[in-house]
Amino acid sequence: MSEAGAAGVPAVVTWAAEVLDGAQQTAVPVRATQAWPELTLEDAYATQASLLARRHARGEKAVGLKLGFTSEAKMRQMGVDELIVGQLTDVMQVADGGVLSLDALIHPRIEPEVAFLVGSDVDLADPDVDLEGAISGVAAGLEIIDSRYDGFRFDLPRVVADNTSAARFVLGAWRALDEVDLDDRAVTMCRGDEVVASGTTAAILGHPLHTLPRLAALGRRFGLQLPAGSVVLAGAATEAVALEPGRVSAQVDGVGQVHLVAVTTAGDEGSEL
Ligand code: OOG
Ligand code: MG
Repeated sequence: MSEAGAAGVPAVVTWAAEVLDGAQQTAVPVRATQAWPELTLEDAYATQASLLARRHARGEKAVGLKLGFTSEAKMRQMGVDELIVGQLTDVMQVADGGVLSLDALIHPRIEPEVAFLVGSDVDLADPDVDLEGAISGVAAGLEIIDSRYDGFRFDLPRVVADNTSAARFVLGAWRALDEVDLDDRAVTMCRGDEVVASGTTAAILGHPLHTLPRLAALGRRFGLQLPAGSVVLAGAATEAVALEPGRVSAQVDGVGQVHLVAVTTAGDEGSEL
C-alpha cells in the first residue's frame, strides 16, 4: 500500500473515500484523470471499505455484495479485464416495480443481473468455504450503475475505489435454486417494449454459479462478509445502457423478471408508462 497516514491507513485512501463519497452525495463527478494516480488495487479496496464505513455511519445497512466484469460484454464495454467486487446497502435497493428518481444520479446506466440469496452464514475467511452450498435462492435483477468519475471513465483501481459504480439495484421474486436451471438461459432487458440488451447466462463466466468461488476468493482477500440473508449480484451478462425516464425490465428465462420506472422531478416519465 502507499505511504501510511494516521492509524496506518494511507492518506490517499482517506482522501479518495471522502472525494468519492462527496461525488455520490452531490451528483458532481470527479475527474478520473486527476484521481489519485498512485492508487494501488489494495489501496482501492481499502478506499472502498472506507467509503462504505462512511455510508454505514450514516445509517445504511450492508445487504450484500456485487460482482463486476464477469462477462466479456462488460469487460469490453469498460476496458477492464479483471473481476471486481463491490458492496450493496439497503438504501440502494428499489422495490420491484418501484419508481426510481434519476435526480440524485450523475449519468446512470442500467444492466440485467442474476441475483443469488445467501441462505446461511458463510465464513469467507475460510479457504474451503462452500458458498454455492449456502445459496438458497435466485432471482432476475437490475443494477443501476453510476460511476462517480467524469465520462464514466476509469481503470481497475479507480472503479474498485468507487464501489464498482454501484448505485441502485432491483430484485425480482426469489426462486429456490434447486428448482431453476441457470444453464445458458436468455437474458433480455427492455425499455418499454423495445429490447435494448440481450445475452445469455452463459456469458457470466460460463454459468452464473461459477462466480461464487471467485467471489469467495475476493471476499477472503479483501475481508468482506456475507451473512445469511445477503444478496449477491453475479454481474451483467450484457452491456449496460443509459437509463432514461421510463419503464425498464429484465427477464432471465426460467428464472423470472423484474422492472422499475425511472422518473425525473420534471415529471417526464417517458411514453411507455
Ligand atoms: C462497473 C460495474 C460492473 C457488472 O455487472 O459487470 C458491473 C461499471 O461498469 O461501471 O456491475
Ligand atoms: Mg453489475
